[in-house]
Amino acid sequence: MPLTAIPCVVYRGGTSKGLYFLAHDLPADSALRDSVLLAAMGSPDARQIDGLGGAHPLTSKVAIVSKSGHLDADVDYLFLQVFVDRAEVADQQNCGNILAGVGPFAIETGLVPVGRDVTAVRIRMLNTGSTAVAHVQTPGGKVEYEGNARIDGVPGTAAPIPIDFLDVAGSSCGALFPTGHAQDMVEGVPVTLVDNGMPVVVVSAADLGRTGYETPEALEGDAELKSRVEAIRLTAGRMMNLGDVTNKSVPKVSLISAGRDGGTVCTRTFIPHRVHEAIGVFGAVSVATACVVLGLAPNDATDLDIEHPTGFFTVTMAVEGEGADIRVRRSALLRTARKLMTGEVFVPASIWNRNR
Ligand code: NQM
Repeated sequence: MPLTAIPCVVYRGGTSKGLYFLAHDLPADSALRDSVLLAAMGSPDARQIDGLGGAHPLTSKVAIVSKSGHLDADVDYLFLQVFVDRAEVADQQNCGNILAGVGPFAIETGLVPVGRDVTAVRIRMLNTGSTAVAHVQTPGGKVEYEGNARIDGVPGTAAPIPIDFLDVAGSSCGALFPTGHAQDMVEGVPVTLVDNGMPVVVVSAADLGRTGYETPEALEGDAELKSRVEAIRLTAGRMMNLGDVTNKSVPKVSLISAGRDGGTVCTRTFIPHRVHEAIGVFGAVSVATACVVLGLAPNDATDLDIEHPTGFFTVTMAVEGEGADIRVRRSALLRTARKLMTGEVFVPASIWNRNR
């Protein structure tokens, strides 16, 4: 039986990499769609040897894009996390890194008309029903990928893609602070449970007996810490209205410590079973929000530098109010993206035969 060819573009979006599809090129049935995506990535397999996945959660990601039916958006974007070593595809979380490639993809596939020097693409994030506006450089009517913007975790420079988030607070958990408190005790440790686009459990590394400056490899090799982090995550997940999170990719757990390089705070983030080489986009926005309620940053701060294992993540934010009653007025940040390949990904027709 011939293989089924599916049009697909590979992008680096921020510090992640993934496959980008037009919705109409994939099966409409979500169970069949997930089987196709597992086959495209080569999951489940720790090496993803029989697919395009990069054997890490940050390189096993998918964006499905279509024209939006919403008046306040140009395109709809569904993010899917394809697990590496489990036959599972999850839609419970947003991904702000993969989001960075959605604007260029939407313009180059004709979903959005190109503007004059910069094209603002309004993106409805279907995972959480919230909206982002990505500002893509389009001089002369073409997407510009090269430029001088640098983001930590990616070598070199590229064209800047500033992104504004309009309404992400509480988008997964129902409230910015789902328990109504700036701090709760979980498994004997003080934590901040926050959702400013990503459910995150923020916990002091010192409270877990660690410095918070360990390398991701050292943390991944620390079995005692990993089991404590997971116990906290499972309890916190219920408190954050996420139910049983045993098999879910949220909440993330960020260990924080004092900034060492001038940043507001230093982070090491479990996503949730591997440790991020940097920090996720919405992960950083949520940690920045926790910093404000914990008094680590003033609430009129504009740029907060969140340190991570490979540098800084700068979040622009403005909030009003005090404690767990703060309201987010603005969150924004800078990403870059690069188109890496355009073509077709082939999956066995025994999994999906488009002509049948
Ligand atoms: O937090 C990793 C990533 C992400 C998600 C993760 C992300 C975000 O770096 O918005 O970008 O936390 O699973 O791609």
